Amino acid sequence: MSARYSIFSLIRNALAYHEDWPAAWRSVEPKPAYDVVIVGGGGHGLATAYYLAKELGVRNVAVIERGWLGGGNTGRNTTIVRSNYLWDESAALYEHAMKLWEGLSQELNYNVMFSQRGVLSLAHNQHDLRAQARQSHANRLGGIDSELLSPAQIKAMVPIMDLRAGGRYPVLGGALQRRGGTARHDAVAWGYARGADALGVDIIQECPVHGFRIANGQVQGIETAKGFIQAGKVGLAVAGHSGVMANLAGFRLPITSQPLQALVSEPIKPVLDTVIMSGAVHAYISQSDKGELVIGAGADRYVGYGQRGSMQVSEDTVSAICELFPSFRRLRMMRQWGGIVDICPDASPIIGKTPVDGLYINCGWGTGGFKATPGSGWVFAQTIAHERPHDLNAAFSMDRFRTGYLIDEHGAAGVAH
Ligand code: FAD
Ligand code: PYC
Repeated sequence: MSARYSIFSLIRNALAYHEDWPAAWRSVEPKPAYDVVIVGGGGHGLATAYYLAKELGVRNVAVIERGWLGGGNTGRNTTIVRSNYLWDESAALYEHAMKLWEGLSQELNYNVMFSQRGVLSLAHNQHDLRAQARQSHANRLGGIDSELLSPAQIKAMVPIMDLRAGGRYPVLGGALQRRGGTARHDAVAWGYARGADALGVDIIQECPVHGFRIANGQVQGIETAKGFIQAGKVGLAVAGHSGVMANLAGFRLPITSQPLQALVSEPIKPVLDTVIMSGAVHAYISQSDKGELVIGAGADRYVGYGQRGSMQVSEDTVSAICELFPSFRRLRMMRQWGGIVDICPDASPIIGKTPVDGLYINCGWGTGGFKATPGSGWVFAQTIAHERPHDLNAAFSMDRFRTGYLIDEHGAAGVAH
């Protein structure tokens, strides 16, 4: 069991030249059988295992990750956290996640660096203004904080932004969620991993899942690079590879997998203390604690599994950012990468049962699932333990593509797709 982190353990370990810190989680070989196996060691999979063990007493659990923890979209995203979605079903789910974020560092005894610095979405035309007003009113009716700002208020808040934006993207207003912000992406994966491990969950890395053993419509376990692992319940949280996994289990998902990319500048002194998003120009930007500008772009318009994204998309995004922030033109970019996001036709996730008994799926978070990590793991754990969806995720079943009760969140998704 890992040691509790505190000022005292910090001092004790400083005196020992930081050579005695215990590993944050155990490195184990898989047991032959578990009650529940979670495939995917990103934030959603690890949070699911943590809440299964912590809230529901299900501790004979393994998380199986093909690479390293957080090496998928969890460690590749631009870490924007907010809960200002349009429809009641989504707003309730993301707000549940927001409330968990607000206590997460204490809950996990791990600093996930959740910083509620505000998320400001810009409006560049009359349509944006009207859509933002509709969404902001819906949020406030649902008890979620949201403010509509005038250009003068935005200028006062973000003085380095050029509201004329070269004449191409004039800023006519914006919607602000002050409780929104950012968190440290890999700390979220590591914090949940450490918490789950301390409760007895086995975390197995470098172990790709190749297939499923299914008999009479019921899952029996998974085939992995380390052999067969038996489990009566299997939860999939593999983001961009959800379609591949579903195919191996014999069913299809209504999703496309597309590259989404981000890039980071050289570090500079603090210039931006909030998160700026613009769905219309496909760009979002914040400044990390290290001083780097973290910039995100739109999704590539084709299906792909290359974790880089296309040049034309980054070029469009950087040119939009430079028109909004002319002083950033002189900055050099340090790193660029992509992640594969799984997008549903209504830009909302699927969390629930699959056509295979005992096999559950959590996918379709598209460009916006990081913010949902604690809430997603929490409801997925409830769904797996009780073998039925929790009220918060009941509307997010696969069945909605048959009944037509879609939850269209393209507008709130923040990234054009
Ligand atoms: P992942 O972190 O991708 O975890 C899935 C894991 O499954 C991976 O580690 C993978 O290796 C593993 N896996 C896959 N196949 C197998 C297999 N066969 N066997 C075993 N393991 C397997 N969301 C926001 O809310 N805010 C943002 O600002 C934001 N920005 C983004 C920017 C970019 C560039 C990208 C790519 C995404 C962004 N997102 C954002 C979306 C967000 O990152 C994802 O929705 C979220 O991180 C998904 O988490 P996850 O745990 O489901 O997936
Ligand atoms: O969903 O807020 C979001 C988001 C921002 C950037 C990518 N996704």
